[in-house]
Amino acid sequence: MAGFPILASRRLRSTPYTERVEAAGLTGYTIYNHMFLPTSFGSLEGDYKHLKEDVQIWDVSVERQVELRGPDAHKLAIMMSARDLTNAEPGRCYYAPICDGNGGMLNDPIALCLAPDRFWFSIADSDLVLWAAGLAEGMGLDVKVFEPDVSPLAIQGPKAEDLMAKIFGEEIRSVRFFRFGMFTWRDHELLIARSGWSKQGGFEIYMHDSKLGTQLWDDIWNAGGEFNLKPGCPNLIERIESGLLSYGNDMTREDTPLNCGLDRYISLDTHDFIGKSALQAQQEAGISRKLMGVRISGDKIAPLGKPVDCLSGDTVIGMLTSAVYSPDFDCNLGFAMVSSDYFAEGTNIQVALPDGVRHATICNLPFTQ
Ligand code: THG
Repeated sequence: MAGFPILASRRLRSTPYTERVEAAGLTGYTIYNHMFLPTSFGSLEGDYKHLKEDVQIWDVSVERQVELRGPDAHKLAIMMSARDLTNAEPGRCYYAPICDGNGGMLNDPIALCLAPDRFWFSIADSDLVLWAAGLAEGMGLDVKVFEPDVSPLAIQGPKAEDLMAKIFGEEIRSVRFFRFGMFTWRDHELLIARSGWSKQGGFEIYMHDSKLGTQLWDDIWNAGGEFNLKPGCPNLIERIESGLLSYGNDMTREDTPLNCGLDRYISLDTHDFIGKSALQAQQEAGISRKLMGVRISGDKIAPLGKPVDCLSGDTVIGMLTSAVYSPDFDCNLGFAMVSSDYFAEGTNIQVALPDGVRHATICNLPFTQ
């Protein structure tokens, strides 16, 4: 596919950081939640190596917030989430798969409990706000559902904590994983969580006023020199190595959290939620397909533009949903949704890549070196 430019418009939104991101050496975008998401600043492998050694600033404004606010906000959050949010506490984040009535995944956001009557779902790429607003309407709930002006900026990498401490103070070091706190910056209160779509450690700043974007970027940028700060973005290689799934790529509404191996983030025997009985039935019957890891033989493969068939001989037994060459594993790694005869680690299959069929071996997730 040729790299044609994409024009911004009201539908394809730029972000509060777009000007800075482009000036900093951006080389590729994708669209996510109708908004620009950087995909590279030079090379995938260069970005990857730097992310694992130093620290990067990521424009992840596309992680839009769906805010539920009002007396029934908690009730709606619980009904929407396969993760049990009954005892959600202010200051905590929860990875929370959201299902339709058949258990099909609609999104896999991080839920943030801001207050007992105020929740954010920090969403992946689907219009969850419409589902939430529809449910609120249909259930007759007293809750406002909207997308606030919040544009997350992520600081990721092993030197993230030192950089953040320099800007926001030493207290930032005491924020634990998947917790957040409020930090003062230039007379503004910023919500900052220890989270992010990499396993290199880091923070996400939920910047709450588009007008502040440039100043926030500049302050971080100017503090970053001594840590070798560079612009970055969610990195395909790092996220596959780390077993982080991409909604819309590795899973869709066709798949349930059980198909995706997200069992530990849902509870089927506590709260009532949409999709519960379908998931219980699936659990009872056993799943017919599951997302597994694969190691693919041969030369470096090019990132996939779309899923690729997985074969056993002449039979299609699943699909490869993401794959990339990992320098640190020194092999090609991928995720594949395969049928139940192929769940066992070490099972041999083939993948029908555009440049030919290759041998691949199933493994459990997360990948181990
Ligand atoms: N940060 C924020 N919003 C997001 C993402 C994010 N929205 C879109 C997308 N990413 C949502 N999906 C995920 C998937 C995995 C994780 C976070 C968001 C994640 N998982 C950890 C893991 O798998 O080890 C830990 C989960 C846990 O222990 O609860 O971090 O990145 N704001």
